[in-house]
Amino acid sequence: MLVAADLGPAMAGRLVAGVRTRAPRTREEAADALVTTALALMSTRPRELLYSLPREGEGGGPSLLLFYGINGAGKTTTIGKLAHRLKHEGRNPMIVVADTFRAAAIEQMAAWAQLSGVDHFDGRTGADPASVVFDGINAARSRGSDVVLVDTAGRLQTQRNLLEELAKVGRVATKALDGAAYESLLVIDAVLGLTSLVQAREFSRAVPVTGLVLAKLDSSAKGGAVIAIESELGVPVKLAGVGEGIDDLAHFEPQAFIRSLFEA
Ligand SMILES: Nc1nc2c(ncn2[C@@H]2O[C@H](COP(=O)(O)OP(=O)(O)OP(=O)(O)O)[C@@H](O)[C@H]2O)c(=O)[nH]1
Ligand SMILES: [Mg+2]
Repeated sequence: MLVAADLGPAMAGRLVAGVRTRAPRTREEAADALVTTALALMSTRPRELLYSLPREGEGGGPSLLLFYGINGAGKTTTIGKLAHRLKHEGRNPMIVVADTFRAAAIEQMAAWAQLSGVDHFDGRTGADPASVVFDGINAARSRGSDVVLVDTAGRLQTQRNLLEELAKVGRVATKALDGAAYESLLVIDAVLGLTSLVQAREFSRAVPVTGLVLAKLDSSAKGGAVIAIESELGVPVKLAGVGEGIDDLAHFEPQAFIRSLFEA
């Protein structure tokens, strides 16, 4: 069941070995042992997004969340949902559309922004995404936005030049934020199974990943690969996508998630 839930044979083997050492006598005890074993391998870092923590230092410019991942993973949809949630929480979010590559990307993100009445800053198609992010952060400052969500173009983990482009976006963001820390979020498509472990590995070589978004958890895929990813990268899943609608964004609950892996 663990292999079928996309944990991969290596991680499944480690978990089963962990359960055995706890010598459970009933199915319930085995389930508890599995949760304990898996939790011990997952990230111990906070699962809250950084914007909810107080900003250090003076000036207190906007918090930034940068989203990236492979094509179609669910970046734009996640940003649309999160912007809506932030607005609901009384924040003043702004979306920066740094996907200057795909046709209609700006329109797609703008449609989400309009749905929840959130401000957006768009790059021109073909513009350098890093300069769009720089200008976008400055626009957020002058408009008094407190959280900036950056949408980037989808890219494969094998596209070296596009990974370098992403690294540049990160460097420019650091500069525009006067060195303040920001969230660098890799969006993972649960449907893709264990291949996302390879993606996560390659993306993390190019940019410092601070968190994961697990999209499409409402599909039949269980998303178990994130256990291997958390274990290897040490970064936590901070958000889960559970549908295509504006409210379909959930907090990631590791215990419930682990139990769902061995539910039929
Ligand atoms: N069922 C389900 N579908 C989702 C979820 N998140 C995104 N999708 C769908 O996945 C598809 C791709 O989503 P996008 O948000 O456009 O993905 P993207 O990563 O921005 O794609 P590119 O910009 O083309 O790289 C869309 O049809 C979304 O509706 C989710 O949590 N559940
Ligand atoms: Mg997109």
